[in-house]
Amino acid sequence: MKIELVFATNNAHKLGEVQAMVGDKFLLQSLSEINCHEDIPETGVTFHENAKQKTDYLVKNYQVINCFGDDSGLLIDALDGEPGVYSARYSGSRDMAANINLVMQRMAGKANRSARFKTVISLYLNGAQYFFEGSVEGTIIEEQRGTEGFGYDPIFIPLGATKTFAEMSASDKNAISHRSIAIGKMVDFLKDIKL
Ligand code: ITT
Repeated sequence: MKIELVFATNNAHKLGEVQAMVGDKFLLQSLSEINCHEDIPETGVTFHENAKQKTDYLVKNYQVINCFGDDSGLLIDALDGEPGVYSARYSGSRDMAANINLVMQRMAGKANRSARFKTVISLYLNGAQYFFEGSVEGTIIEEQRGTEGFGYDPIFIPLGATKTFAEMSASDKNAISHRSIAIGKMVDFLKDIKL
């Protein structure tokens, strides 16, 4: 039997990535499938708080029992961890071209280009809450490369690679990404759970 979980995301790219990662043992329900069409508030100052907020919202307002949500972002050392939890709206809006431009502007002339993507997942299962984390180290480049993926993928080269995430196929990104590490931990945990 498939494990049914609501995935608390409005990001269609993320949903596609995660469905590919969890495989066909899981049936992921999107927010629109449970008739949730609003923007779930993300007002925390940590990834944990925001991931928790997304799932708490569904449990409280939609009586969902089994669900998960992730909060992710890019942390750049030379920018003291920015954009961090503000990754989705770094420039003040969700416009990714503007967000990337702001990062590139603030990174101009910086010698230290090291950064990481981080994901924190909050999972609710029959009333109990669990967290899973994943991160991937890498470098911010000076130009944008590639058209795959989403978000800051065109300016991030993971450690040991020569391509940006946006130049990789979905399966190559998914093999090493922050989100796939965190999702892998959750899938491993769910392996032995009877729902
Ligand atoms: P939901 O909250 O609805 O899931 P979101 O796009 O707001 O979707 P997050 O809050 O988790 O997602 O992530 C914040 C931003 O971080 C996201 O909009 C991207 O710009 C960036 N980001 C997250 N994961 C990424 C990835 O795998 N590749 C590139 N950028 C990513």
